[in-house]
Amino acid sequence: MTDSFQPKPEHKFTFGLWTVGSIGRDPFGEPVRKPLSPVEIVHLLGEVGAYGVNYHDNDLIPIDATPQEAAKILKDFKQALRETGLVVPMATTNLFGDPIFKDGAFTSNDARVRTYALQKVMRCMETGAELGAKVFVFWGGREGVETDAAKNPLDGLKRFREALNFLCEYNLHQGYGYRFALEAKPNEPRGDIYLPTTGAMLGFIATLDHPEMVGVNPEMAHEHMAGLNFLHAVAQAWDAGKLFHIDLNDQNYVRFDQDWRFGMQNWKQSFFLVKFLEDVGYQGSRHFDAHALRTEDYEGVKDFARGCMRTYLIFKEKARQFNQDKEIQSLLAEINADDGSMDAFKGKFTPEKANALKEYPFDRSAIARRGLQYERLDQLVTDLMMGIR
Ligand code: GLT
Ligand code: MN
Ligand code: MN
Repeated sequence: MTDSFQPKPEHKFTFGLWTVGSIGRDPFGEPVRKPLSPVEIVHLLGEVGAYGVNYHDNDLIPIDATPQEAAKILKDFKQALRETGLVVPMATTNLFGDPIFKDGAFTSNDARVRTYALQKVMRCMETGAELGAKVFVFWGGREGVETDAAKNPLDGLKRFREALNFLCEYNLHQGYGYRFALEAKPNEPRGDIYLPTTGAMLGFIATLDHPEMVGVNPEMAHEHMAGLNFLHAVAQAWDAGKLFHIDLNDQNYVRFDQDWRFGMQNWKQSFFLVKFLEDVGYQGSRHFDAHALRTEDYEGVKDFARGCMRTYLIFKEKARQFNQDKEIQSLLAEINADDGSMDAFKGKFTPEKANALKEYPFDRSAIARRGLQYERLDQLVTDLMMGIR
């Protein structure tokens, strides 16, 4: 398809090695695709027009690789990046796959596990810096419990905080210049994961020694698993200056982690999200943290990756149309009209304002009688999205 919805580097579309590289294993079934090497994945991403590739330490270098094997893998990976022009904007550590992390990494009850997790992250930070990554994601998939008998949540928070404080200092000491992005998820693989939502992460960041270094990586599917409005979580992160990265994908509400193609299910939420990112001028990666359906071969994986980017660009175009649509805009202007009658009460508190406001005679029923026309407005959005306008 050659039309205006082709990905370009300036769109900053990225995928993880683990996304298009997913072999389709699930809790009930064996892999359906043969594994690709990191080099093959980079070439696949180059072919579909992605801008960047992100990775976990062990997506790239197996946990038991010798230093010689690691050096060879890294050399080949860099060569593939040069050949395709792809960049590596983000790196992250796998702190969930190996059996050592069965009871958590930073929050494990075993001090040896917690300390090993720090070592693993520091090593990953070194490789990430070498590859040019500037964002470092922390997804604590195993940081939680099935039974609260096992762990006091206060200990969980304390240990998580200590680990991040240590790693922030390490980041400064090494001069890596990473921005850390914390990714929340309510559950799966743990029964309950600590700090389950983006809002919880934002509250936690304020308690760290270097809050300025730490932001969030909200994932659409994770907030939807919790039944929340993703746009609102992203807006709060943006408002706090903490939207360092974003994981785009899709899924049905309140289900297990489905990680579907962006825009596959929830068009309206996806549309308003893209509109928000474009309107505010978000400059970070648009990372698609999803994988192709288990029904697909690698041609289907390319369809999946192209689809994520294409749908984003379609919504971006629709957002432009929304902003230029005379009827929608005049309706919005009408809805937000302000006759200036409240101006005397606006702005900072003064005792005079407060006293005058206490006495002001509001006509409650007249104000409440006004219809707000949201039905018409929302239908206009539906018409626009469906291509009728
Ligand atoms: C894992 C998880 C994702 C995280 C990745 C980063 S790993 O696939 O489901 O949401 O973003 O660790
Ligand atoms: Mn996910
Ligand atoms: Mn994610």
